[in-house]
Amino acid sequence: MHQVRKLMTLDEFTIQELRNFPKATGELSGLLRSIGLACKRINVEVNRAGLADILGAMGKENVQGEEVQKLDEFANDALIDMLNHSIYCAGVGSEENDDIVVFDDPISNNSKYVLLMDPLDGSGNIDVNVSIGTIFSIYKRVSPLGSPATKADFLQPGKMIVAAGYVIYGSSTMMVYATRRGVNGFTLDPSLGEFCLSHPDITCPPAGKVYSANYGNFGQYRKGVQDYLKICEAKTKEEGGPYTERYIGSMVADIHRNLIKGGIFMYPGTISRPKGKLRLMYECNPMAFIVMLAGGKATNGEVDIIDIVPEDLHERSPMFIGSRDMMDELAGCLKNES
Ligand code: P6P
Repeated sequence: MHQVRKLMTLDEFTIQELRNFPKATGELSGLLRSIGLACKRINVEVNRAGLADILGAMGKENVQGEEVQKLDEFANDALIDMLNHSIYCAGVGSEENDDIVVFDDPISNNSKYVLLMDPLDGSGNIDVNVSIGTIFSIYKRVSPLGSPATKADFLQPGKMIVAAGYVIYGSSTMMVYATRRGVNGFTLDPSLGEFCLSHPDITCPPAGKVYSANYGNFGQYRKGVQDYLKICEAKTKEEGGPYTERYIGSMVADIHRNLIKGGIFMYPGTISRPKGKLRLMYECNPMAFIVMLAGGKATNGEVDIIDIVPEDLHERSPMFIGSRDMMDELAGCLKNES
């Protein structure tokens, strides 16, 4: 008898988690369901971006005279609209918005979570069909329930994250979601229109063979980074599974590959950009939370990313993230740089 493998949907997974964790109120699960629905809507638009290009250059009017919204603006609006109408989120901090978006209504003001997000990271790659991603992290509010969310709710170090995840819009669309109970991957089944558990209990291999960096900036990297990259380069010549350099230019795609197969990704500071390019709150913290819970490491070259106390919503940070043993070797180079 042909057994149809019953895949657990994201909703079924969150309900199972609720059953296993009776004290849970279901708010976090509800928030995740809202995020998942918004990302399914984003997925539809990302997958038809080329058509939109045919119909009209992104961000301008199409042949029907309709305004074609830039995809990162669409993604931002889709997520904010969904969260504003959920009953689980008091407000959002987005890479696309200068300031926090507070959902100042009685129900939202009583929600205990706020969300930080990069609605569509790597959106510059859309025009050439390279994988891109939505990144989010969820924090418990520090301001009193019943009142509107405040900036302090959002300016918390990454170690205060309750849950974080990303959706990668690639050869398939997949959500990776992490809580302190583990990291799990859900692949979107287009025939069902549901994210289904495809990668339970993801762990980051302690070592890998892939290193990711933008070599165009090599001359601007600190000496310890250059020394480590030279070690990686030497290992590309080793017998028995040499290292290889891979850099997609879309952080979610690079880090996702390394999370699954092992590897290290870095966006170091440079002479022209000492803090690097990546945003601490929207990109570095959520990815660090996920990779660390999977057994990897993530630092700014000196301290764990999630220990950095943020001063500004949009501050940037150098980021080194990936397999434990590779991160330790890098740390040795940084410590001994003269
Ligand atoms: P560069 C995309 O714009 C992004 O923010 C990350 O997703 C990616 O890793 C990085 O920038 C690439 O930046 O300077 O190497 O092109």
